[in-house]
Amino acid sequence: MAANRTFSIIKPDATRRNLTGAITAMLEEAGLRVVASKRIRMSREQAEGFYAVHKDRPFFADLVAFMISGPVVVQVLEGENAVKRNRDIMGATNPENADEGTIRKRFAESIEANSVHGSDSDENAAAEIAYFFKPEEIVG
Ligand code: RTP
Ligand code: MG
Repeated sequence: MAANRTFSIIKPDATRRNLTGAITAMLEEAGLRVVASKRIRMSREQAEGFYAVHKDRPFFADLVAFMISGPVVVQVLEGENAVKRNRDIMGATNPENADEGTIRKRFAESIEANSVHGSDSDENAAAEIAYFFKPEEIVG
């Protein structure tokens, strides 16, 4: 079960442009099911903790500031090969390199304001899901 779940964030650039539904529709059309979802304003501490793996990267401070600049929608997605399926429909981090038909190609504004986050491994998916959701908030 855990291997078939991933964690997604619809980022502030996308919620600001009212793209929550359009992005969720693309995730659903890619074969993913939203089994948990909530719109939140991340605290600085939450964002710094979430991106702790990037804390020594030059873009860390900007990234945290961006992620707390507006609401985000955190979601748990379920489906076969959920992590890869989600990464495929998201497209490359930099929208200039993203394939046609991907969320980032269609909607991302920049390498930072790139509309969505998706876990990059089953292990990270489990940790990221637990960071934002209690087990009873996830209804498969
Ligand atoms: P994500 O974690 O959000 O799904 O994206 P990703 O794996 O494609 O990218 P990652 O390397 O994990 O970077 C996390 C987020 O940091 C921002 N970023 N900014 N200014 C820059 O050079 C830069 N590089 C990355 C992006 O918002 C990226 O999604
Ligand atoms: Mg990443």
